[in-house]
Amino acid sequence: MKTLKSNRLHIGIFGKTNAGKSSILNRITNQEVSIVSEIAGTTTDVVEKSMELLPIGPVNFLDTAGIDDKTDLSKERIEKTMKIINRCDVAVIVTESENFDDYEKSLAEKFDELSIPYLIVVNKCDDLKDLREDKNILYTSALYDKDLTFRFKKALVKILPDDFVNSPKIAGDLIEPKSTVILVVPIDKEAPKGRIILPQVQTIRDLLDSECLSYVVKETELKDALENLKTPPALVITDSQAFRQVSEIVPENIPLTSFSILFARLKGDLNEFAKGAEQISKLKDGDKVLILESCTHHAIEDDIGRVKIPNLLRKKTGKNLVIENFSGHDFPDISDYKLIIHCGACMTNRREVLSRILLASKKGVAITNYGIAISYCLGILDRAMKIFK
Ligand SMILES: Nc1nc2c(ncn2[C@@H]2O[C@H](COP(=O)(O)OP(=O)(O)OP(=O)(O)O)[C@@H](O)[C@H]2O)c(=O)[nH]1
Ligand code: SF4
Ligand SMILES: [Mg+2]
Repeated sequence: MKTLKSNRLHIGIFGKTNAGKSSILNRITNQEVSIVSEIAGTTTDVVEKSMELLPIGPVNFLDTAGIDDKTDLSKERIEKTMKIINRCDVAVIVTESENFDDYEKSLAEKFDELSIPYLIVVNKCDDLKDLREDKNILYTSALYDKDLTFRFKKALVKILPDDFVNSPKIAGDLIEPKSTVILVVPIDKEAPKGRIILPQVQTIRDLLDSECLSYVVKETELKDALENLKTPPALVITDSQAFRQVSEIVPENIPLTSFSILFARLKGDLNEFAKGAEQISKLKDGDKVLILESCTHHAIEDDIGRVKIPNLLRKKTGKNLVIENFSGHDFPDISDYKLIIHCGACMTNRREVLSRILLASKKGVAITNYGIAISYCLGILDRAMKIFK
């Protein structure tokens, strides 16, 4: 699915002329997006760049024209830059010194006033001594800091607005309001007595908020449900366990996905997790797999990380794998692992999962999550992902 520009996270880059705004942008995008030169005032108009910034998702960078306190820059130029502030979800102030003067101070005040989170990038720390991150301040050198992109993303994840990180939509943004959605909820011996599990309840609530028409059935009534509808549903959502059976009943032209895939998107980065799952087929004898759980609380899903997923992995790969478990908020040393499988993160926030995805990608270790790994092992991932493309 193509992301509309308005749905992208807009990141404005501000600061004085020559601070290195365009140089920072070019490093992060790994492209010559903006012209860089020693002449103050090189960027004269806003330069926009849309991209996928892993693991944050689709973003739109806005590189602004620098403001100079020494020369008399045209009023029009200042106005243009200031107007960009209103389009930002997040701002970056690039400066050559941590001691702000009036211009940077006025920017920071403006961001505070508008509740725009901001990151201060102290650039040109060329001696690379003490390249630290201090709350929302990142010390770097656009010319010499080899780790700049990773460090920038890590600092950015920390300040992202909560409503962006914890996107409130589960399925409602995938379909038009007033659409019909069929939810398939198997009531087998694993289903709790007298109630429906939380992710299913949350999905129903999300669809109600999105003005959709939800039709909740067991897999045994699915065929009748489809026949009863005057127009085909816009989406069918099923429990992963019933996916095979459901996919045989639901015609190919009707989008079909699973609750766990919707929650993988809500609690992580779906594309990265799908990419990570492909690593399962590449695993060899003796490879180490880390099952990473965010908490030590297992009341709901007893054995999923210790029995169910290890069994599925061994069955799918036929390999002799070394599968280890780690629980908690810390991040263990991951260098030896070929794959990380993260839990559903129901007790933690997406920000923590995004930071872990970022760390895994820096170390070159594939990462996926429970729902996606299970879907992959069951051979249902491709069809279940179509709705997101
Ligand atoms: N030594 C050093 N020079 C840098 C660094 N980052 C950028 N520069 C240089 O600083 C100059 C200005 O960089 P730009 O990226 O064009 O700065 P800008 O903030 O976009 O400037 P305007 O577009 O004029 O507002 C260029 O000569 C860059 O090569 C750095 O980390 N260290
Ligand atoms: S899925 Fe939820 S309960 Fe299970 S380990 Fe992760 S955060 Fe804890
Ligand atoms: Mg510039």
